[in-house]
Amino acid sequence: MEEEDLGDDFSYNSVAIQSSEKHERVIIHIDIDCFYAQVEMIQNPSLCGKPLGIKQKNIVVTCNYEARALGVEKLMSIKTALEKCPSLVLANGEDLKKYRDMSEKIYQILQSFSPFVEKLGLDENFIDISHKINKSPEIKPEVSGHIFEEKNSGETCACGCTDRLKEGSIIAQEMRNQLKSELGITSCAGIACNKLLAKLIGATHKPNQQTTLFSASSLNLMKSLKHPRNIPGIGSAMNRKLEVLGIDTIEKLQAADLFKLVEALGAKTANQIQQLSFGIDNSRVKITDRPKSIGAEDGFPTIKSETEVRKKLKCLLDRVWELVEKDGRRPSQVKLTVRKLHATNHSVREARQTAIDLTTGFPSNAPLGPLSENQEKKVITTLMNLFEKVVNCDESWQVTLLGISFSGFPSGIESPAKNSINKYFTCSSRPNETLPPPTKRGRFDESVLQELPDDIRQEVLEDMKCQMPSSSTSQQSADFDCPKGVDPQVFRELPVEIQKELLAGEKNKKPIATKKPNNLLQYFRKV
Ligand code: TTP
Ligand code: MG
Repeated sequence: MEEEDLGDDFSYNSVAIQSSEKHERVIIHIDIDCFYAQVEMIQNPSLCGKPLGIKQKNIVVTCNYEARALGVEKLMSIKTALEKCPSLVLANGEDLKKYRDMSEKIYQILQSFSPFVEKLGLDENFIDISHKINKSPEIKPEVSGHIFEEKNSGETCACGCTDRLKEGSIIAQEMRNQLKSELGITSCAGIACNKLLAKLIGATHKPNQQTTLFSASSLNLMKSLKHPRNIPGIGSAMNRKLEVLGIDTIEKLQAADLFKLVEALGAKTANQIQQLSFGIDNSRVKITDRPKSIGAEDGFPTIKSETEVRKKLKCLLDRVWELVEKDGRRPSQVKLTVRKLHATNHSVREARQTAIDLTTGFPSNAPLGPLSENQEKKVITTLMNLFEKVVNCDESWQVTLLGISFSGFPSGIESPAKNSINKYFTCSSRPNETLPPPTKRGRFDESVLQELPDDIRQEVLEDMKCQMPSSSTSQQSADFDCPKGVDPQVFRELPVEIQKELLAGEKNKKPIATKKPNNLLQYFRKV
């Protein structure tokens, strides 16, 4: 196809958009190599060195790099994979528990480097380390790992981001070394000034490598993607809309008339995707919060009796409760999901939810433990009652899936968000207990808030306000004005300006539900 003349619009858009770009941040994106396959190899070292595929149903969801070298690809059918590589060893990857556990351990390690960690799926994380960068290092840092377009890397940006990114690459290397030494897992990292670029650049050298993108090369990286579809966040629906507008290259998206884009996609999306096409992404690393529900489902050929249902639910409950226990929050709701098989052979899923009181037997300050026999009976009886609401047991019936999920977790002090910045500010519910002792890698330094760029700090504070618990059992000193749920001792140490903002936030506290989701960039916020 003949190249279209991009004309004057291109330079207009390009200059207008690029001039709005800031390189203040240092963002690392970490993606674990062949994640499920590595977890299997760590648990069973005899698999190391052999081509290994992880199967779910009849698909190889991932495979190790030995298998990739022999032609096996992610999401290949087992049949094709075995044709390509008859020596392929297959491991069943349908039970996600071990992958979730590893994912949590990875998250914990990354969080020890910075509180600003955002999980994207099970094996990817964004980490904002801007506050850790030494602003006036005595010795100029050297890059660790690859540099995108190394030949042009002598070009330094006037804002000083080149040195910041170099230092970021050293921290990324430390993170990856720690993941390897503590968990035995290898990963790839991308280091850039925003999330989009960090994710894209990290994928340029795989496996077990890292790449830094200096800001001067960001347009070239974007152009190298060629098709808008290769921009994370542009899915097939958006791609179709762009194609209708005749936009099938990144350059055409950059040059597109913004008014036409707005007409077709709405102002917000149009602006966002055009900015993304220039490698501009101002979305921040959003600290991953804890899940609103915890559950699991099990599918099977068919079950036709209540005794079998009860047995299945008991097994499922054991598994789910283990996750709830690990999470530590006490649920107040339980939901049962059932897939019924109708005579016509089509199946329908239905779910019912009810309140459940699991306070008896768990002293309120004690960590959540295993369910007692009585509690287990209570949950199973509740679930069986729900089952009878979904299935008419007087007639013949068949079910092919059962699921249990707990929700209705308390917010606030009783269960400080384990993975949130709030944990550094909330008090313990136990009287006389102070903040947890410093971790192996030292405690969170509250001054990081001050170090953040103004707009990001504002957003983090907004988040903290939204997550503030609404009631407190803590004792607060009478002569000291401190937001509810915040440890006065910690509060006192905060810069006055931040104290004021927290106090103001208390007064204007808005419920979380009023926050509007950002659809396009939701991709970067997936947990
Ligand atoms: P990926 O990061 O896409 O793949 P990967 O980690 O296996 O390999 P790579 O070295 O290229 O990063 O996905 C992470 C895990 O998610 C993967 O190990 C298996 C699982 N997965 C699915 O369950 N379904 C899918 O469609 C894909 C792509 C992955
Ligand atoms: Mg991966």
